[in-house]
Amino acid sequence: MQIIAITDNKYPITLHLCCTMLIDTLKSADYIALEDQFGAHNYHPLPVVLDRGEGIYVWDVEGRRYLDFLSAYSAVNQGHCHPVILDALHSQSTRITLTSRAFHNNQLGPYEEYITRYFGYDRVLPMNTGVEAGETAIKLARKWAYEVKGVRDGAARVVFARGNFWGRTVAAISASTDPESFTHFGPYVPGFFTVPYNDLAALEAEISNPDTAAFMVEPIQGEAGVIIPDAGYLKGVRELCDKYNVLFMADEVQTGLCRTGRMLCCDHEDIKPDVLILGKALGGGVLPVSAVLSTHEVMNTLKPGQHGSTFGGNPLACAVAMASLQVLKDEKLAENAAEMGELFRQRMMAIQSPLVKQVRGKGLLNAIDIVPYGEGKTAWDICLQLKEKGLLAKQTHVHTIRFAPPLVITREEIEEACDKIQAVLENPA
Ligand code: IF1
Repeated sequence: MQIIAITDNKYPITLHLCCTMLIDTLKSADYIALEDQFGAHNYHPLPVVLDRGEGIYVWDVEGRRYLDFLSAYSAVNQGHCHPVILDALHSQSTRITLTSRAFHNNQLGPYEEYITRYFGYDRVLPMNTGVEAGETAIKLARKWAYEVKGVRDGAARVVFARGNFWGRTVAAISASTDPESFTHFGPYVPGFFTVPYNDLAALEAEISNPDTAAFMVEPIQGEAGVIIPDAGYLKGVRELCDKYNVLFMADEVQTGLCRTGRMLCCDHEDIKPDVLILGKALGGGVLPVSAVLSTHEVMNTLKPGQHGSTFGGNPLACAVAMASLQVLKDEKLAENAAEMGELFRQRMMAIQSPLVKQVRGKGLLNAIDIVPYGEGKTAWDICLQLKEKGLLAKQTHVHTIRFAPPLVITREEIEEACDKIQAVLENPA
């Protein structure tokens, strides 16, 4: 359906009014058609059009309610439209929202003190998206390698785990081992190397190279399909990075902020990375907010004018991030994620279905590998059936469904969700 608004240029407002009025009458198919006609086709979303969210629930334009079991890939850990976070957003938005870093503002300093004390680091560099934080971490690591470790200029090596995913920029896809991510986007950023995930011997062989600046790794690989390393892996990474004077950079954009049942996924092994990368739920599901935290030694390699961002550290983001972090602690969301995650996995492992190949996860970051069934039906088909049952989840790498609800979910709501998942898996269409 094409929308052609007849408007007189004298009153452009009428076009807006016209569209607004029209929007109220559009149906899901109309919205999808607009995206199909006017948007880039860089996604293949489930056929659902959402227009409201509250807590763990979202509603589509026809008013149907769904349990959100994706949480915008762990960016909505506190639940949709959390009142405390919205209050911080609203009150700051009426004062000042963006100053740039050309001037100081009265939210940045308090935020920097708050978040560095919150996680126990010396300094923070505020950015916006997770991938910007990853890029920032790599620039810091290279600068530190040249100016502190003494690596020859231009020779710094940054190591990643195979199966990594940390965003869509040219640097991020240069580190990727997934052809979907990097094909036809070359030439790639040099100085990046990969080792198998969860393999300490391979890691030591690589980072023993004296030109190594850093090892950047997810404590659990999210996009790869919730890949959990052996117990002791992270501790081993910490020890090897100490041994070879290599920065251990933990990408906790997806696993951090209570998602896996601890404030940080690294906390499960009581280890502390040299560089901590945060994003997603740091913005409380209302704004893109990311951050890199580290030591004086690493952070002080950056001098004025050597890195930055138009929006990084803006007063609105600072106010929202402080509220987002406070909610995690006040509502004990790590504890809830741990308890509800245990219940979820117990229910999933009790499902009697030949489609279930494996259930795995930590806290409320879980995944089920689905065996193809019928005439080539896969996890996508299960997600479509879950949608019809009122639960939204998304497959990754064809055969895996990730289940990651907001961390505010209650026992009753977990049971409600598991009933829906069990019904589909035990009687797939
Ligand atoms: C999309 C995936 C998840 C991340 C980790 C950094 C970033 C991400 C561990 C970059 C972002 C997002 C990207 C988003 C969907 C989602 C995703 F499916 F793409 F891979 F979560 F698994 N580190 N992940 O997971 O953060 O720049 O996006 O803020 O591209 O559709 P970002």
